[in-house]
Amino acid sequence: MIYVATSNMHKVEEIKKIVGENVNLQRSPEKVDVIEDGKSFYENSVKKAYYYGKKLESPVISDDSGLEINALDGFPGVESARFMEGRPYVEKMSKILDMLKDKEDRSAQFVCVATYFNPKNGLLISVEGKVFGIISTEVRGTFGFGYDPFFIPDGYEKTFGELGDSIKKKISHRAKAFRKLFEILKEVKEI
Ligand code: ITT
Repeated sequence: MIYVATSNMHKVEEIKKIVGENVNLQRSPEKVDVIEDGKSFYENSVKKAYYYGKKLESPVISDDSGLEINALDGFPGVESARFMEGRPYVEKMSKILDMLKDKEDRSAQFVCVATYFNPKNGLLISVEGKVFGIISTEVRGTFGFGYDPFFIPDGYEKTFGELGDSIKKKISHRAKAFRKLFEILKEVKEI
């Protein structure tokens, strides 16, 4: 069994769909006070895996992720969860749409760094996944979570909020990172 070191239920659900039924994943039973003050997804992902793994004395995986908008120099990036914290995502997205209204470049990417840490043998593996796309001009769709309703992945005309789980689990930043991570875990016989 591997714990998923997160307080975000949406992540757990998505990761379970990506890796399939054969792997026993459980959401972490307790919240560990990890200060996510890293300057990169990688730093925060490693921090979460390391602290939860030490605390739970068991193998854990973590996910640090977010949206980078190129015309805004990568904002909200590692601040994706903290930006206008406590406000509904429709308000956060509407604020960002406002910031983008005079920008020609609407390109953006979702980034996910998935980390596995086993405190019993000290093994730590981090893998990054990205999905490229554009920010739509309006918020559309109700599937997914966070910024999904205004992100249109390359090759599609609909937002992740409209496309739903079956597409997202194939092409998302999280899908790319976790598929690769679990391939490596099989290769090194951790699972
Ligand atoms: P944990 O730290 O407890 O895992 P969190 O939600 O705070 O949960 P992060 O610090 O990694 O996680 O912040 C990620 C934020 O980036 C998330 O809250 C969303 O706002 C956004 N995000 C990440 N992946 C996303 C996705 O697949 N779809 C939409 N928004 C996403």
